[in-house]
Amino acid sequence: MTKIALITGATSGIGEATAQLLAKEGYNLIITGRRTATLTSVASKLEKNFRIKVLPLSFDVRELNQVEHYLGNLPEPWNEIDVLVNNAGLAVGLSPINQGTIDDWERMIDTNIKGLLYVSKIVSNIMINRGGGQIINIGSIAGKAVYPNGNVYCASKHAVDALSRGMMMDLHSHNIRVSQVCPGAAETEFSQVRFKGDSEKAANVYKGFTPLTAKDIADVILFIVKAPPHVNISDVTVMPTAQASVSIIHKTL
Ligand code: NDP
Ligand code: 8X3
Repeated sequence: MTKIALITGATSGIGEATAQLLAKEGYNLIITGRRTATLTSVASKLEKNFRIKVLPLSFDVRELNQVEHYLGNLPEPWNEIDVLVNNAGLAVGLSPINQGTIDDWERMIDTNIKGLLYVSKIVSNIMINRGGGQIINIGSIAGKAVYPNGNVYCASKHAVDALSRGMMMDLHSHNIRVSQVCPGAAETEFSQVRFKGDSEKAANVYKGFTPLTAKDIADVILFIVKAPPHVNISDVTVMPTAQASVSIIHKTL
């Protein structure tokens, strides 16, 4: 039977690249994101290029009632989810704690922590009822260390780190593999979002070195998905060669 993967945040970046690779692998996909037109367009291209079935569900992971509405009532066979990639996430702002914007903090906490939790609760119960599954959380090197002005984003990704380990403990007896992938700097829409559309600031982040691409991370996710059923690759950190830690990047500028 064709396997089904649910990828949150597939309208761009790592989520979209992961959708491409899993589609190529023959998975039918449930993809999500708030930008309905972009999501629909990604879905149509995947169906056309890879001859798979795609269910695009446009909702905001921060809204529990939306998550429950869309994921709590999946029609057959879409409720037979084999793989969940908890990817939807963002950084907003980069300021010292005393100058932080409360709304930015709430967007990060609500998306990166609460959104992941809302989705995981529903999908892990689906997997328990099916007798197994695989959950891959997209953390970050910002979940392993902290950098100046990264305060709340780093805290939200530290929460993903803790949750990934906790979820593994809670779910391994149900034959559910839980993994975390922690990328370093990857050039996606991430910095555009962080700097609220300031393209110059966003481009500067990746100047003078070769960052990761979304596909680099998707390749790792695919490797994890393809591991034999008895193998759980629980935690992977992926850095650009030019990056040695969360705040040490060798730039040739
Ligand atoms: P992008 O901005 O390119 O993609 C983010 C995705 O998340 C989009 O599809 C966006 O969809 C979705 N998303 C954001 N907020 C919500 C929401 N409230 N509800 C539903 N979907 C949402 O960035 P990346 O691909 O880089 O980010 C993917 C993940 O990787 C994030 O968790 C990020 O923290 C993590 N990461 C990124 C790194 C990087 O350097 N790029 C490094 C380490 C981790 P839409 O806007 O349509 O809702
Ligand atoms: C994204 C990587 O270093 O910008 O999670 O926080 S970083």
